[in-house]
Amino acid sequence: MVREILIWPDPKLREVAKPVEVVDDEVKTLVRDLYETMYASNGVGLASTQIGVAKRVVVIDAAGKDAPPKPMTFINPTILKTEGETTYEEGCLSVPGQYEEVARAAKVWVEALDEHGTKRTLEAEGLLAIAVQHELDHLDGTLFVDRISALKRELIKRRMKRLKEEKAREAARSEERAT
Ligand code: QAP
Ligand code: CO
Repeated sequence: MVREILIWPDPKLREVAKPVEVVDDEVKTLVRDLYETMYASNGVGLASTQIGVAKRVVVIDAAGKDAPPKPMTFINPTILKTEGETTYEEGCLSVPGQYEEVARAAKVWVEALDEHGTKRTLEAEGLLAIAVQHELDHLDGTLFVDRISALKRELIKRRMKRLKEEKAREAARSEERAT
């Protein structure tokens, strides 16, 4: 099921997600919903926090547009080690239409459970390394806008508040039409 993605600022995006205790059917359904929601929005990654579920679950597909899909599930992920530094013009499904340069580690080693509950370690670089750091941030209530200047952040916040007002007006209008 495609779920609604929360738009920043939203207090739910600030919640620190709780570890998953067992990878049961409920978690598997959550993983499926995350993929459906991410692919429906042409995203590279999506964290549970972004659909209002405070569980440490992330999905990423950093394969290019023309490459076959490469879904990757991260349950209770931890970054074991980082190396180097890089910057990338990041976006976020919770901050639609906004992109800013963010500094991150160039390479990360991550440990996580997959959707079968199997522990895996992954060595990531390039876009995947950035996506992993961006999505893990979400699980701790941090967004890329927290890693840019306060001035840029406030500007983006104002745009997002306007976008949400516009969406609310549109929803009210379509509600009117339906009655
Ligand atoms: C995080 O971001 C990320 O503004 C995932 O209008 C960022 O999937 C991973 C998106 C940078 C790697 C590098 C954003 C879609 C998707 C938008 C996303 C938009 C439509 C963002
Ligand atoms: Co994001």
